[in-house]
Amino acid sequence: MTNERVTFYHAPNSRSGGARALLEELGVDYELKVLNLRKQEQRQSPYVGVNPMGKVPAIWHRGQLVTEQPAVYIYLADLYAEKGLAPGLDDPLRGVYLRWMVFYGSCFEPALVDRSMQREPAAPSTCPYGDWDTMFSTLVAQLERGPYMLGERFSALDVLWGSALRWTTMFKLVPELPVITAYVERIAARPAMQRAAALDAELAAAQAA
Ligand SMILES: N[C@@H](CCC(=O)N[C@@H](CS)C(=O)NCC(=O)O)C(=O)O
Repeated sequence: MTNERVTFYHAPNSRSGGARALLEELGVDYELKVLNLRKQEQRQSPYVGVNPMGKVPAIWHRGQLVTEQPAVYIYLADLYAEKGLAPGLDDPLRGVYLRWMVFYGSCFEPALVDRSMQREPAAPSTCPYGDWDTMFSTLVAQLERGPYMLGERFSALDVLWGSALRWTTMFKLVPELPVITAYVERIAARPAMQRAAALDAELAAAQAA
């Protein structure tokens, strides 16, 4: 537990929605800094001075910047370890947990972008995620263990994957297999996820006005 408040840079209807849901799951009293992506605020000062990549989510804590979803999730779940959303260093599930956090950024996201652009990926032997079918069937096999990514244990992983699979199925980028839609619904039904979604809807409406 920390006494120093986390500053959270966020934009509604974006990948940072999942990070917000994690903050809600953890019950964190965070300072919210909202960006309007339509107005390109992410590419302007002062935000590019915070994150030169111009992407959200980002958090600022104890004088340091944390970006990239898996890093943000790992950092927050460890910071509030007493909430039990991350297996500890000596827990046998720690490695599995890290594997699926990193799989998200290093395999799923690049595969998704190639797929959405309908472009030919590199040859499987040189492509960081191999090929879509292998990446996807590996993910589905993990989801089939259910009900959560770590089996019986709910963790920060489920906030990440539940949020990501929600928007990627919604945009028809990921096939709506029954195991995926059931998982997405299971995670979305959690009170903290619903709270984050409602807060985001308010923000999006305010930005659209
Ligand atoms: N590698 C980053 C990617 C985050 C990302 O793509 N964020 C999008 C939101 S959906 C963004 O900030 N887009 C703003 C822009 O580039 O215009 C991460 O995993 O956190």
